[in-house]
Amino acid sequence: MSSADKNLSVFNTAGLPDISSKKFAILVAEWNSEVTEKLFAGAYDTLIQYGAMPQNIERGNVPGSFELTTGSQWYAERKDIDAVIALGVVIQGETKHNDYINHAVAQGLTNVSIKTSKPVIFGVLTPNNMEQALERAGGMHGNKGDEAAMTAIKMLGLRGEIFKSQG
Ligand code: RBF
Repeated sequence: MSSADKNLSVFNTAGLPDISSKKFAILVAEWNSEVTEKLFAGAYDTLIQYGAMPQNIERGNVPGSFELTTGSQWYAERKDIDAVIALGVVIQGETKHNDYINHAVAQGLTNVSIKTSKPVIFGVLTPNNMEQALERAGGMHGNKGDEAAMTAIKMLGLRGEIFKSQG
């Protein structure tokens, strides 16, 4: 594996929860799929590496990042889904649309998370160009898909701690 393909994402893995019975949804935007597929691979592998069961990871595709909010809402509405990871790439500068899309998705995912009381992870890259995107999807800046999965795991851990006294 060349260094450009290495995952250099670093996280503190102390005290992670048991996620063997947790169910995850990973939503993947089809725009810039050469990058979003790498984000997906990173997120999936990280969940498996830290104890998730393959049969407990469901994948859904949306056309573009803008649709991540609605897709996340549908997954988060499901009782059996514990956390949602939303992955997309919106390249800055190609169009002013990027600002509208980024803000809408960030706000939308926040709303879904609050409304459903479940972790809904913002795994949307907003790079200036494709090169920067690839650097963050398994290149020299790690893989933000891995980090998104780790964030989901940590938020499930926190949720479990906070609600443990309520059984
Ligand atoms: N979706 C992305 O995930 N990444 C993009 O970089 C992106 N750029 C777009 C640029 C324009 C001008 C338009 C109209 C859409 C773009 N989309 C992009 C798609 C968007 O997220 C959504 O799928 C569509 O706007 C349909 O709601």
